[in-house]
Amino acid sequence: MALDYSKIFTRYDLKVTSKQSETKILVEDQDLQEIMDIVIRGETSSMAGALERTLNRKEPQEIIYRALIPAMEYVSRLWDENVYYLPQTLNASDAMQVGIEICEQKMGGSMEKKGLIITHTAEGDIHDLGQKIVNALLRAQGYEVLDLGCDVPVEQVVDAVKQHRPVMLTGTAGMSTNMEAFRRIAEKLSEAGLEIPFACGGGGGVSRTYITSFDLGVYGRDAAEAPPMAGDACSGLCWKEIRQKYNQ
Ligand code: B12
Repeated sequence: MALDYSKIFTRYDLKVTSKQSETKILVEDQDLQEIMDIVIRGETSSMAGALERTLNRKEPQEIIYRALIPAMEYVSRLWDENVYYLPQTLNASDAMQVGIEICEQKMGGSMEKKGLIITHTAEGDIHDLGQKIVNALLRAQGYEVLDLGCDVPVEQVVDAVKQHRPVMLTGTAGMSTNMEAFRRIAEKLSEAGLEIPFACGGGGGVSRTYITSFDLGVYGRDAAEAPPMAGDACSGLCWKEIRQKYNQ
């Protein structure tokens, strides 16, 4: 007799009940709603199939902006309301991560590389979904991206900039306690005479006021700002001019 392993291996403590993840209708579009539900319920294994169907009808950017990001905003609300705890939130972010990767592959990117951008998530911080979206959008616009990953020590970021000389550096942080790493990186880069724009964004306490309180810092509210900022850096605008343009 064939055993049904799916029931044996189900972690019922982590399983999101339909009541917990009741999303009502968040968007009218059924395809996008399906992707949102997959993120909200953390059903990572269903993501590839659902996206395969949806990517025949929709652009990857639309899926990121109208399904993946709003779904994570909804998860954030469930977290804030103590409906979701770490396991459910982690499952949701895993599902979103798979979604971003598939959309990124679909977006491709032009053959001609426009310039090198180094991206990272702050020392001590593993909230890297924003960084992954930044990577995907930059690559789709033809920028070469060196992804240093998450929880990257300050010294490692500075060394990477010294070694690879990118046109721009980006930083993402989810926790206010970690964003101080951005200031330390900026100070070390200035000391070394590497005055490149350092575009920083994220949740928690990462704010325009904080990021523009130190030299090189340019605040990014939305990942979609990363490609035009990179474009300006490639055109020769310095960090002060880029800050003035985006952080007025
Ligand atoms: C998902 C999540 C997690 C996941 C992270 C998974 C992952 N791979 O990222 C998991 C479950 C692992 C997690 C763990 C923890 N988390 Co958490 N988490 C969240 C949650 C619910 C959503 C964050 C998220 O991914 N948002 C979606 C992404 C897309 O948004 P984003 O990163 O901000 O990026 C957007 C913009 O900021 C911008 N952007 C970002 N970077 C850049 C860069 C550039 C250049 C530009 C232009 C734009 C840009 O573009 C993006 C949109 O387009 C938030 C709640 C919230 N309200 O934010 C808490 C939250 C961030 N977590 C929090 C905490 C406290 C923790 C834990 C300490 C919990 C614990 N007790 O263990 C751990 C810490 C782990 C660590 N050391 O980092 C707190 C932080 C509080 C604070 N103010 O410091 C929050 C705010 C929840 C809360 N209200 O308490 N978490």
